[in-house]
Amino acid sequence: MHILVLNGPNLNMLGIREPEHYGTQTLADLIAMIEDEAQRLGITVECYQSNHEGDLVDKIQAAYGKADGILINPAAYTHTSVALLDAVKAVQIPTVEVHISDPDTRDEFRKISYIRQACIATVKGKGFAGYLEGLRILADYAKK
Ligand code: CA2
Repeated sequence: MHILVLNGPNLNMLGIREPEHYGTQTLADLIAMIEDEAQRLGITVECYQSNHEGDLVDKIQAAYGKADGILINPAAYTHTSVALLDAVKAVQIPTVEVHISDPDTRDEFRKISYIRQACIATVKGKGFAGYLEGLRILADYAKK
């Protein structure tokens, strides 16, 4: 089983600023945690971060026929991107939306998630542990 893990804009800045929302650990720390959990679950992962919407769309399209699941933190594109929603709908790969913070308890504009309607689950407000929960959700879903 193979999972594509996508991180959107500014998540390469993790650990550098805004620790009150995103903690003090870095993207490299997050990827190491995901890879450890993947090994424990006996699955493979590819982790990819981009600040560019089209790159993320390309990555989702390239997963067609290759990945069994997508775990995505679209970051700010959560609240703006019909393109990411359409890409997930197009490839029909089971997808879990993950957020480090809980966007529903923050600014009004963060309460909208376009991608959510194409996702099998959303995990939010659990810090980096939310990514590990998302991986487990996808692994269990693929077994059914
Ligand atoms: O809580 C999340 O995971 C978010 O997806 C993070 C996005 C935000 O736009 C969403 O509403 C919720 C922002 C990611 C920016 O990450 C930074 C990390 C360190 C310093 C500055 C920004």
